[in-house]
Parts: sequence; structure tokens; C-alpha cells
Amino acid sequence: MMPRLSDAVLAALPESVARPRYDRAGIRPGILHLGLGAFHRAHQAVMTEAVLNAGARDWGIVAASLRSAETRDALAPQDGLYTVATREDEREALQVVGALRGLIVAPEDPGALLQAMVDPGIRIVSLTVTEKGYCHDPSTGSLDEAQADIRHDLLHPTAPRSAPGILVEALRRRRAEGIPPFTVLCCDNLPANGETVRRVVTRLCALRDPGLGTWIGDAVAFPSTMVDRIVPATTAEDRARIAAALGAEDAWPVVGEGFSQWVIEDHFPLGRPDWAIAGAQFARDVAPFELMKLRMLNGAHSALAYLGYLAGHETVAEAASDPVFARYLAMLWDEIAPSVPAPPGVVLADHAGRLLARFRNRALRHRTWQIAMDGSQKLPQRLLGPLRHALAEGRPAPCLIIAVAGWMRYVMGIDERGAPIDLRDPMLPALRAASAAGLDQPQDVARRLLDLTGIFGSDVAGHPALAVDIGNALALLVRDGARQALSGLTAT
Ligand code: CS2
Repeated sequence: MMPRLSDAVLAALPESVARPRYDRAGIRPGILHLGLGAFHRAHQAVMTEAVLNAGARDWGIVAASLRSAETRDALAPQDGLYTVATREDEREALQVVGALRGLIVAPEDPGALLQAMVDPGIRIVSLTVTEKGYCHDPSTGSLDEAQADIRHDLLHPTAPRSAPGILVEALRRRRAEGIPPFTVLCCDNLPANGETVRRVVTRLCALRDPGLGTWIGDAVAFPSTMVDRIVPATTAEDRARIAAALGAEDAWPVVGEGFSQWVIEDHFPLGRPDWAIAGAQFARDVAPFELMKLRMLNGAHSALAYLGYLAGHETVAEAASDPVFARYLAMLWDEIAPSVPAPPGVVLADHAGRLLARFRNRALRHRTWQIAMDGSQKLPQRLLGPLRHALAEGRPAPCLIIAVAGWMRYVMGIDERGAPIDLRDPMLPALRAASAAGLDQPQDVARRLLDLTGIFGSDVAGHPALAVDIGNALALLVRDGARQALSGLTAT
């Protein structure tokens, strides 16, 4: 029988597999991470591993899952070790990462998580809890005070469930114990992510205790970051292939592309790992990088996810290799680019070419369905921002409009062959109610979805010509299907 990956088998792994070059037992935790998903393990943890490999001793990671025990259950029997498989078409490189030095499942023991966050050795609390984890209103970026976990945390502030509630309580305890506050490092795809987290955290705190809210706003650093690496969900095939290559079973490896970028605002009052060793860039202003990432990459991803799913493309690589979709993508990027101030040294047309090559990486099975998830949280920064920009400049934006209509067609919940779509979205009840009129009434569905101000604000629905264009695009998608609609659009 194959052994399980663990410290004990590290030395016996094939030589081609990279592994920790330091004594794991000598590493002290300096980072507490909230949200132990594949993205963290393939991105920040890999960069931190490089710092540990270079000799740092006090930047180990304690990672907490805020919901399920699955990842902990997979990694705890492996001493926290896991494999990162970097895949580019035919090539695959394996690295076993040792940076995780503690695993916590918050719902099992909320006290243990808070206690770990109060440890003076922890100087950074980083987060990948996805867009919805910040409990904000996606159209304004303000705390959604009616959200269920936030209501819970206001009633039970010392036993919080939400990421903002956990940050507030941990910071409060540090202050009460005279321990300087950790730096809060958001690594999710939100616009102005540091500022957004500061806003929700200080608001939640002020609702609880105005004095504490002011202190958090003044004393805590919330640097912004731009994170980028395509990391699809791990498949059973990935697990089997990686186990065969390791000669050891890894219950939850992660798989990603070769490209990895991290741009970080350099504001860490208690210090930070030297992530530049791993290629991270430190910048005074992350905003241009972030805007480019959210609009050019994530915007195109979401457009491909909805329209590609409807056209029957299971993965991004399949969709981006379909000539109709490739033409559409090129036109979409031309519509988005004017809304993006290129960061220093970047030519947007070249950037789009590199994105297309990344999307076409056939070794990654990045499902359109996976990216389609949580659209209500993603649309504003990915597609509506560039759409507003085009409107303000009087530029036509048919590709952005059909992408928004593609999301609407998708949330109608029935695919082009009449099969149900497995919709995942925190606003699902509202989306279902708004699209109840169904496929026969696309104009009505479009109007009612545009009225969801949490997603669209009030300006989109209030713009009569735009609302009509979106309704017409939705009617076209219903009538002709996504591929034919794009074929017509890109032929003109
Ligand atoms: C994707 C992102 O699932 C999604 O919404 O668009 O996870 C994307 O793969 C990453 O942001 C790439 O850096």
C-alpha cells in the first residue's frame, strides 16, 4: 500500500519533487491565515515557503478554515504537508510545501482560533475567504448589516462567525492585553481590497463599540494586494496522478498554472516576510494592478464562465480555444482596456495576449461552472465597472452588455438544452425571485434583475437605453443560444 505523505516520507520522495529545505520543527508561526482553500495554498503559502527555504524561521503559517473541516481532515494526517502541482500543457512540476504549521477549524473551536490570533508571535492575519466572506454590499463595498453572520456577530461579539467579526474580536483582545495589532492582509479579488476590509471591519466594530472602531481605523494596517494565479479545484484525476508521481498519497494536493503574481502595498508595522525572494512586488499604489487584474482577467473569466457554460464549454481552456469565443474575447478586452490605467511597464494589448495564452492552458481543467459561482459578488468590479466607464465616455460596449446578459441567462437556472443549472450564489433567493418569469419573458427578467441595487446600484437600471440593450441581449441569448449570439456579434 502507498504511504501517506508526511514528514516521515519526505526524504524518500523522488528527487524531482521539491520539498522543504529547512527543519520544519524549528519554524515559529508569524502568519495566521483565514480561509484554507486551494488558492492560499498555491499562492501566498508557496511564496512564504520560498522565504522559509531562504532561512527565515518565524514566518510559519497557522491556517484556519471558517466553515468545513475537510481540508484540515485531509492535511492533519500529513503533518500539514501538501503538494503543489504546476501545470503548463504537457509539463508538470511538483513541490511539497511545509509552511503550514497549524490547522484550525473555526466552527469546531472558535476559542482556539481567537487565542491563536492573540499570540504576539502572529504579526500578520491574511485572508482568502472569497468575495462573499467580507459580508459587504457588492455594489457599494459597505458592510451589509442585515447579513445573517453579521447579525449573529453583533449579538454574540465574543463568539464571532464572520471574517470581519473574527478580526474585530481578535483585535479587541490584543488591545485589551496590550499586544500590538496584527496587519490585516486581504488576498481576495475585491476592489481596493485593503480599504474595503478596513471599511467593513471598522463599521462592524463601531456598531459594537465606537471607541474601539476608531482605534481599529487608526491603529491597524490594511495593506491592499493584487493576487493572481489560476488555481482550479483539484480533481480525482489530479489526486491519482500526483500520488503516482510522489509514490505517496496526498489527500488534497492543489494544481495551478506556472504564472503567479502578488503585488503588495508595503505597510506592515510589525514586519513581514521578504516575499520579494519569491517574486512578489511591493508597490506604493496597488490600485492600477488591481484594476487591471479585476477587469482584464477576472472580467473576461466571468464573461467566459456564463457564456461558455451556456454554449456547452465545460472548461475555460475549451471556451478560449473556440474561435468564436476567441474573437469575442479580443473584442471584449478592447472594450475593457480604456477603463484600465495600465500599470508601469504594461502594454494592455500584450497583456491581453498573455491572458489568452493562460486561459488556453489545456492542462488546467478550470470549470466554467466554478468561476460562474457567486456572480452577484463578482459582477460589479469585473463587468459593471468597465461598463460604467464605457457609458460615461459614450463608447458602445456590446461585449460587456452580452456578458451581463449571459449572467442573467445563467441565473435563470436552465441551460440551453433544458437541463437545470446548479446555481451557487449568496443572493440565490433574490435571483430566483427576480428571474421567476422565465425564458418566455426575458425583458421582464432583465428589468427585475437590474432592480437588485445590491449588485447594480441604481444607475444601471436608471439608464433607460442601457436597460433596453441588456434586455435585448438577454432575449437574443434566449432565442439563439450563446454561441450563435456571439458569432453574430463578432462578425459585425
Ligand atoms: C476566477 C478567479 O473563480 C474565479 O472567479 O476568476 O479565481 C481567477 O482564477 C483568479 O483570480 C486568477 O488569479
